[in-house]
Amino acid sequence: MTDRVKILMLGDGAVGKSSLLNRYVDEKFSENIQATLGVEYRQKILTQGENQVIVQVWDTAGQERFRVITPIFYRNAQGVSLVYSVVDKNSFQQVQTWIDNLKEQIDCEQISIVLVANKCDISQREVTTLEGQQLAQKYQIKYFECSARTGTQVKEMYTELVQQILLRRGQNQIIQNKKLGEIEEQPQKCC
Ligand SMILES: Nc1nc2c(ncn2[C@@H]2O[C@H](COP(=O)(O)OP(=O)(O)OP(=O)(O)O)[C@@H](O)[C@H]2O)c(=O)[nH]1
Ligand SMILES: [Mg+2]
Repeated sequence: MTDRVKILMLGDGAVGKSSLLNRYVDEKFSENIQATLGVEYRQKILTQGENQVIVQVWDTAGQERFRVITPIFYRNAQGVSLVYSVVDKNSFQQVQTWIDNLKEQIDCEQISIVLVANKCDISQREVTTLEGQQLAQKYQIKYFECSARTGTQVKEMYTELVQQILLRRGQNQIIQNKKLGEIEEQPQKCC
């Protein structure tokens, strides 16, 4: 049985959305990553026995001038990773705006969202753990402190989204975190 999930990366420019996705798919980090122009997507295939889940993650430009958020970006999305940087207070303050924008496009009751505090490897923070946790509590969503650089909590964050999405569909029996293997990756570009 093959299942598909579609996850969106949202958040301000340079918070590390593409780096988190690259860490998840390639298990690598690059200092010299370019700002995303428009929309890209990558996918990772999780397996358990004969079952597989194709996790398709769509990544978009955080910088407004490169942003191309078209209906195709949101169509059939089931999960959102909403990212800010712990060293960029403004990106944290913009989380509400991202949620408001999302609500204009999608019924948020029908999708799973996680809040991601990225760059937690950096000690001089502008946003505390408590502030992040409180914001997540306000929206009643899960909170992850991640680092694309070190890999901290990256896989866990995506796995949580996949699990929540499959649980919504009542198919949780096919995906048990510890038993999942990863067999394939396919970088792709769209538009
Ligand atoms: N220290 C640290 N730097 C990071 C981390 N994640 C990303 N970066 C750096 O932050 C910068 C921006 O990362 P990107 O992944 O391009 O950010 P983005 O959110 O995709 O940016 P846009 O595509 O412009 O929206 C790059 O220089 C990365 O190397 C992290 O976890 N820790
Ligand atoms: Mg990017």
